[in-house]
Amino acid sequence: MTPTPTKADRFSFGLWTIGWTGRDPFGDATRQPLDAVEAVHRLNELGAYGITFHDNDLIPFDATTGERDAQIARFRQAVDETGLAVPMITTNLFTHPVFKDGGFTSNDRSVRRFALRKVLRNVELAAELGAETYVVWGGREGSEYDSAKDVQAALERYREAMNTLTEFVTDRGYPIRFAIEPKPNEPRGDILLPTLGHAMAFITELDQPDLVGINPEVGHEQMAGLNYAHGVAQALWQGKLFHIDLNSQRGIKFDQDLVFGHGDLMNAFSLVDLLEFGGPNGGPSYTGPRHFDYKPSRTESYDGVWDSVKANMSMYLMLKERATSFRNDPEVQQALLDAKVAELSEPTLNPGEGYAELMKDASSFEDYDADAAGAQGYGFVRLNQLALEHLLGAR
Ligand code: GLO
Ligand code: NI
Ligand code: NI
Ligand code: NI
Repeated sequence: MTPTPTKADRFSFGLWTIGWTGRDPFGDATRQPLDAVEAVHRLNELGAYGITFHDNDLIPFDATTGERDAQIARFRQAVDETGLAVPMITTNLFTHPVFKDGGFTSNDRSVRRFALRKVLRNVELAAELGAETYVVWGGREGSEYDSAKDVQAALERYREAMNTLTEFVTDRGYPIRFAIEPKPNEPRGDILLPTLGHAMAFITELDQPDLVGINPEVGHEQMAGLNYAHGVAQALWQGKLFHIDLNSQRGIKFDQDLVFGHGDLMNAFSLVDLLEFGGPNGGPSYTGPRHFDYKPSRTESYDGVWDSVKANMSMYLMLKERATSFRNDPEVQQALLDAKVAELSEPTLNPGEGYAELMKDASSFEDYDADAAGAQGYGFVRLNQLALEHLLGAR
């Protein structure tokens, strides 16, 4: 029996995920387009709580104002009928040829002005629909050729754009925060702000850094060979985990966007354990939407698409159940003690102690038996084996 999702689980899906028709660089679409209203109803029936979208997932790039309004009205009616939330909205600054050298950081200034206007218009829509997060994925912000892009100037323009956006929401009084989504490459050879670490460093240079966080995606960090759960932990520690893109990836290759847990399952387990039990007093560390940004494989018909929607939510809930069983096992609790995992939360210095007192403490250095400390075993392998036994259902 797999667990049944409810709205309390806060699962959300991008309209572009289930709506992906399977077109890739080598092949045509394998599925017919999906209507946004049907997407809303299906997600609701399957137990999701929210839907997210890029402007052009819903509204064609060249729609007239009348067509735009009509499409928004249809969508609004569907979300009102179902009670589905729209927690996040984003902008497509990558499909149209005008963005082939980027949006906020195109070498062509007129393209940059157009990109900014496109985002401002869509932030107004986000406010109307009650979205609290606005994701900024700069997939075309980058280059293939080092000589063709002045990276310092590009970062300056990126900053100018982000500062303009935060000024806009502040002036309008919109309760919206921005989340930058890092990715190392694809579609550009190299994308600016390639990892969550680069993005968080960039945010410290902005006018209103409190209004900007990150939306890290599992596969994107793994495409850079990084440990996603570690990266998310740092984002949490810095108060920057504003949103999350869940999916899967198998190694350093093209962006696979597999169902959550279908790639690196152990890292997915660690992530769910972190999100659900890595917060204060062993509670959740993140309470925002559990957002899936994946692609139903192009081998699938629409039956397979709906199966993959269920699979994402089910993977998350099964991993949550496995992490609960791991945390509650007395043997695991003993192994965690033996491994001194909680000891890392104790400050290294005594209360009121500074470097001067530390330098006078002979037990910490002159009399310290480094060889004995060096000879101890931490028991990390046993702890990891216990985690795997829970993950595999052997415990
Ligand atoms: C592509 C990204 C993309 C973003 C989306 C949200 O690899 O994951 O799907 O998540 O544009 O802004
Ligand atoms: Ni992605
Ligand atoms: Ni991806
Ligand atoms: Ni994404």
